Amino acid sequence: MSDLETMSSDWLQRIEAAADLTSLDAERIAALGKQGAITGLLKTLGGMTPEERQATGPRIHALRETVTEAIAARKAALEAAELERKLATETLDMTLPVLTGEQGSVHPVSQVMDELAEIFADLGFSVATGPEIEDDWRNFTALNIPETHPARAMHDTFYFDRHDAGGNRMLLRTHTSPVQIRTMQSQEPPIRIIAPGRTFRSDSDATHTPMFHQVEGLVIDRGIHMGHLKWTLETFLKAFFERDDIVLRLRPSYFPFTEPSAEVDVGYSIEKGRRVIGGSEGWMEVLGSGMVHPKVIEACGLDPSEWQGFAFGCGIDRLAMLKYGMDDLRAFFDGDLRWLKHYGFQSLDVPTLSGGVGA
Ligand code: 2NL
Repeated sequence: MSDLETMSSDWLQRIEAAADLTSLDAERIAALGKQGAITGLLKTLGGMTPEERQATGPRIHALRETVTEAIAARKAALEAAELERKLATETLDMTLPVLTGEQGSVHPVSQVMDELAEIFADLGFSVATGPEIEDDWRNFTALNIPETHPARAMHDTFYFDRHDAGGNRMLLRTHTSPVQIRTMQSQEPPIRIIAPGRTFRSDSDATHTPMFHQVEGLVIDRGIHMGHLKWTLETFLKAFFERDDIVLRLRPSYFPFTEPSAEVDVGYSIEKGRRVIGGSEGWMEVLGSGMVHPKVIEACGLDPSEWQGFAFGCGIDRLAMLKYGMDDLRAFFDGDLRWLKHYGFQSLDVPTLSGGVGA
């Protein structure tokens, strides 16, 4: 046997003897690596005469080929054996109970927001949103609440030190009205929107949280009057509380941004010792509303002799409490999963209005 043949059978033996992938790789490096034996042989070709190279070259290349193939074959065999071993020894215990983390659910405020969007969509309203950090012009001035007006103090506003480019003071919006102001500034009437969202006032007790949720509605068109306002609110409340015996009472009131203004009470009755909406055993105030003040329409760049409208506003948290019988407002923001489990909704629950508002 020539030297090269001896070398070949030596390497094939060593490769076959490699017991695992690590020792196989060590053999590969010893044979074919930068400093490897076969690599060394290939280097000697450079120092040979053309005749020697012609005679030996093909045999050294064939040796390298044989060894490379043997390593690949051994590698495949070792990997297959490893897989067999794993399949034979590893098991998956399907009887173990699934480890679940705490599971959340849809918050009643989100649920009510979805219901509102659904009900008002049926009446041709779209949902408008805007920033929670506003300027005092959109939050107050455009709404006919001048600098000295007590309503500014009434709102217990959270102010920032910053002013915007126009010199207006920045604040956390105290209502979602600035969203409606933005809509009137940027869209041509007719406008039919609701603006649900977070609002902020520096107020905290059993019935007030510094952050709360409000929905406001706005209609701007030609020839709009209180009749449209009353019908819309009645239709909305019937759909929301899912009762036909909803009775409204409009009481004259005052808001700087509406004229005339009306507080809207809804009749309730006592069922199993609890107050429920519907009937007229007593009255509960649920909404504020009115005809948009001409000065507000004008501030937004519209001509009040052409365009009129109505607007309303109410607390979403309060709507949720009334509909789902929850009694402490603060629990809404505690993040207590036990409370959410009791009052929350599954993510596949959908707003109740599959049949439309019946208008
Ligand atoms: C309440 C009363 C109200 C409005 C909100 C409004 C918005 C624009 C123009 C005119 Cl842009 N009005 N919103 C009107 C009447 C009442 O809310 O008690 N909210 C909790």
